[in-house]
Amino acid sequence: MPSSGCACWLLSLALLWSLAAAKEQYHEFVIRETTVKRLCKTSQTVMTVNGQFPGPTLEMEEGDSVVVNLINRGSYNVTLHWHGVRQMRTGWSDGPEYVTQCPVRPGQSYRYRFTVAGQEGTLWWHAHSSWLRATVYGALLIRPRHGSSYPFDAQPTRELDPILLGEWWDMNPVDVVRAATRTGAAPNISDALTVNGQPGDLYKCSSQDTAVFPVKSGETNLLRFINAALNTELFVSLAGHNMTVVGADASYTKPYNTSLLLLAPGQTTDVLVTFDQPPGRY
Ligand SMILES: *[C@@H]1O[C@H](CO)[C@@H](O)[C@H](O)[C@H]1NC(C)=O
Ligand SMILES: *[C@@H]1O[C@H](CO)[C@@H](O)[C@H](O)[C@H]1NC(C)=O
Ligand SMILES: *[C@@H]1O[C@H](CO)[C@@H](O)[C@H](O)[C@H]1NC(C)=O
Ligand SMILES: *[C@@H]1O[C@H](CO)[C@@H](O)[C@H](O)[C@H]1NC(C)=O
Ligand SMILES: [Cu+2]
Repeated sequence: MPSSGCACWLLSLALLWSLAAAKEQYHEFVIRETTVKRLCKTSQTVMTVNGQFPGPTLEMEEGDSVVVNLINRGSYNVTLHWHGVRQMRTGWSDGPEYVTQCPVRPGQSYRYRFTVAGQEGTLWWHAHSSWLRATVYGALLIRPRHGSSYPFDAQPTRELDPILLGEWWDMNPVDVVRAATRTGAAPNISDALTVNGQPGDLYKCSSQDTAVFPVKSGETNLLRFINAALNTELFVSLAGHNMTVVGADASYTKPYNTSLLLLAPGQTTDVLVTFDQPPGRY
């Protein structure tokens, strides 16, 4: 019958269209030892993804799929967790070691594959073995699908790079937690709080490498804060400026104005800020 043939044709067109609209991206995340210098130490070896600290940012649109091939060239067992991703029907990609998978041994690899659906905003990923997450972490940004926009009134003119707040230890973080487990004492607190892997300019030997986010006066910016610290609740404020909170943990919020954010470890908050106050450095 010509009519049913036509409906079928339309249906398969719609199917093709939806397949084309949702994209799949592929990444290789190679865990390896990397030498970095922080806090006056000449060098320290830490685990990173692809030699980057913090690790690479995943940028997706709602509905997209991602494949991350984890290759462990480091010296520890490791897994990766996609913090906050709902993992509908993809539980084997969630990542906590000994919960949804065996740890990936040095020299081995593991393929994570998942789709982000019904979530928009800021999430992040991190190692989920021992304290490797002290240096093995990065942002995961989910933007509205192509053709749709943010549900808040003021559309940002610019999006700043994600702002990852973290902790730095002068020791190997795996040794810090091992010592604590052995002795039963609380683990040593970190030696510095960091923004995108860099201690603030008030720490010794750190003013040269502070994270800098250039902004234009009067423009509305979208800022994404991520608390990637292991154990520390963090307060955030911007000198002279209020922020409009528009999202948290990849959900939109009813917008509200505040001068202060509180983020517990693992939480994220998206804010709009119009930088228009002196002195021009915050
Ligand atoms: C590393 O992971 C394997 C399983 O993948 C496990 O058998 C082994 O005990 C782990 N090694 C350490 C040091 O935790
Ligand atoms: C913990 O801190 C103490 C005092 O600063 C230091 O002597 C010790 O080496 C640290 N231990 C670990 C495992 O980080
Ligand atoms: C920030 O908000 C507070 C409280 O509403 C207000 O008093 C202050 O003037 C605001 N600051 C700026 C720079 O808009
Ligand atoms: C937040 O502050 C801005 C600038 O003062 C104002 O235009 C906006 O209406 C405020 N938003 C809310 C939700 O109070
Ligand atoms: Cu997490």
